[in-house]
Amino acid sequence: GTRRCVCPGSYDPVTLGHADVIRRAASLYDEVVVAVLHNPAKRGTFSPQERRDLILEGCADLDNVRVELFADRLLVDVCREVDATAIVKGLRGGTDFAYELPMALMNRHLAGIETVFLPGDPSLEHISSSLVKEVARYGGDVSGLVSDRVRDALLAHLREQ
Ligand code: COD
Repeated sequence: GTRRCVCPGSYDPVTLGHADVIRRAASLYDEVVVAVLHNPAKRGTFSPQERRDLILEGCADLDNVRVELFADRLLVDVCREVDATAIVKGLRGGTDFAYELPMALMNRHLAGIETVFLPGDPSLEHISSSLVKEVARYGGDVSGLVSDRVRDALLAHLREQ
């Protein structure tokens, strides 16, 4: 059968760190579903549709990747719905691991689904959506952290405020 994984996240907005994990997941699985989910701990900047469009633009060359939006849903229910055999996540060192481990164990408890962790590329380890937004907000250069398209979207967003 088709081996399908889910790459979940807030993707607010997608960074080059996310894109690297999605790309590597696409080389390991037949199909990747990038699931844009709501993280209750975070206030959103971009709309779900904007997040999806920016992810799609970054992986337009990958024909086994699709992006789907899910609101107010458990990740395990998303996995059941798309018939995924694994959750794939990137790890940026010890802090990410401490945050991700309980979620991985909870998702296994709830649905028996395994989480596969890919070590983050060391050259992209400092990149997070929240830091990128902070750098952009105070006028810093976010080239090399996000795609040109995401950088432009961030600047447009800041001008609107
Ligand atoms: N290098 C490597 N990996 C990276 C990098 C980088 N530079 N940047 C981000 N990543 C990885 C993160 O480690 C994460 O695994 C993934 O990319 C997504 O990151 P974010 O920040 O966009 O997403 P989060 O952490 O806000 O996503 C949290 C979820 C939305 C997945 C979580 O809240 C969730 O599952 N929500 C659904 C409700 C649910 O099921 N709750 C119970 C969970 S047990």
